[in-house]
Amino acid sequence: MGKAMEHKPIRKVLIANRGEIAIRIMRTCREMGIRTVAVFSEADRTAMHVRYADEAYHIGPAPSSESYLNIDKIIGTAKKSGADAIHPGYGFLSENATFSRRCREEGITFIGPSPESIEMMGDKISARKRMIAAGVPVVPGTTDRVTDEAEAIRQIKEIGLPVMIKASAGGGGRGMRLVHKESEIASLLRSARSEAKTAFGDDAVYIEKYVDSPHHVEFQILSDKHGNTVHLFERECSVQRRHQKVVEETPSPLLNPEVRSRMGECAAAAANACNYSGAGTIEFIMDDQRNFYFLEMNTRLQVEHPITERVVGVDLVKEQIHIAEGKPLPFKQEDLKQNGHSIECRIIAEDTDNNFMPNPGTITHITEPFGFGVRCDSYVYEGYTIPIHYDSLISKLIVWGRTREEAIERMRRALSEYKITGVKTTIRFLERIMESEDFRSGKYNTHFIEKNSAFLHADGICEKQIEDIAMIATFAEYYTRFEESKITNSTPSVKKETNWKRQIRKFTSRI
Ligand code: MV4
Repeated sequence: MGKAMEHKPIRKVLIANRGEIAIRIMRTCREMGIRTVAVFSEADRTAMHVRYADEAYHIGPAPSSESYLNIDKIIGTAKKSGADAIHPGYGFLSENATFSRRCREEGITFIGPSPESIEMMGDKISARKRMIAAGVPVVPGTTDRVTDEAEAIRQIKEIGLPVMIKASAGGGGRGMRLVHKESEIASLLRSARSEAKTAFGDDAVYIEKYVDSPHHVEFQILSDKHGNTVHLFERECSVQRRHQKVVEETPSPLLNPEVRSRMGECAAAAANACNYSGAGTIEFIMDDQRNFYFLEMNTRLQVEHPITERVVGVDLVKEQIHIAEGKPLPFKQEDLKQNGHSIECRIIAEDTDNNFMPNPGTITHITEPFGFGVRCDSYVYEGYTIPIHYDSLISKLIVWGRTREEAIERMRRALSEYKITGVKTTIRFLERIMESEDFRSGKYNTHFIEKNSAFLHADGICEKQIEDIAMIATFAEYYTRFEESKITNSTPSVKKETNWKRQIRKFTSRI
């Protein structure tokens, strides 16, 4: 039995993160009887994750480069607190191969994949090569880096315009160039390479055929350290803006059972091709004809993981911990089924009417939605000030329904209950998405927000306002008749007129 096969129980976990995901992870730890250690920056002294944890340690000033990204500080705190494992959450150090390696060297269990897997998938050119070898479809394009301009032109002529030039060290939309015309190739190749060099310290780029109006469909996978991999089906993530997802749902309205099972097999093959262990996500792009291509792998737990948890009925953090302990997966592929439909909305502190500018500040009032089929993964409280130093995600609202229609109606109900004052949020914008014809029909792709921008931003009248207006109209009608019935030999007095207006105001004070 090799070292990886050893069973190493986890008794205490340091969560190297903040916000809703830190609390999400701690909740599962508490259910499993595992003690939790929070770390916090200067800006997070009053943060909820600090209150929730069994113990908490200050790790540095507000900037994440000096706190949540400080590997030495976090390893040192793990040792000081006696934590035997670290969960990195998403963002920060979650896809940092150096950090995963440091944990291994220090004898701390990293709840995530090996540094080798992270490196393999972090380099998009090497990932593409592995996927081709594993029989996973990739977008037609180059298999090696492209440096020479003449070579680029020759390759692009073979692939056919339009194409995308992408940074090998990139991902998530950074360092990409769309090329429409042959005359643009030289300058776009140059600018892509110099941007990649600046952003990632690596100017390697590759070229792919451009897939027009694609869907973003990703598959959740779990791999244990005994060579078992399962997929937990897909998430449709095409409702996004500037590579930031806004709404996610599962099942995808676009898939059918045949394509779903082929994609799931490819996702599992992709994970096995890099000797993966832990929870991971295989990102595909898909055209309207349901041709799908591997794009990249995210070697971490993702923001939108709860919709998979809800429909498949698996606690992904619990499985991550069991895998890290060396336990075999407790289920086989055929044990996993999709049950009903789940949607997640990201509640973000930003001004949707002002180019989605972050809008941190103090929450003066908050009422969160509850009820059947509603989950709200949050970390804020009344009086809490959202710091300016980190991303502005307030919470994730996740609903379940037996059908997609029921899930949409439940999401509308939950959003209507959600009240936040003090900071501007995406709640109203999300309500508009739930009301839009393109979303409701399930016929949308990555251009959805752009295409429906006018509708989503229109200060449209919502149902609640219609109710109120109907009430005012009825009231006015009643009063008119009431007054008319009295106009026999006298005109209404000024006093009565004032009273009428006051009553209307009282009636309508809530809008
Ligand atoms: C593409 C593409 C079209 N063709 N690659 C954007 C994020 C990064 N993961 C890859 N991205 C894309 N790659 C080819 N060959 C279109 C996108 C893309 C996109 C992909 C998924 C979700 C949203 C997107 C929005 C714009 C562009």
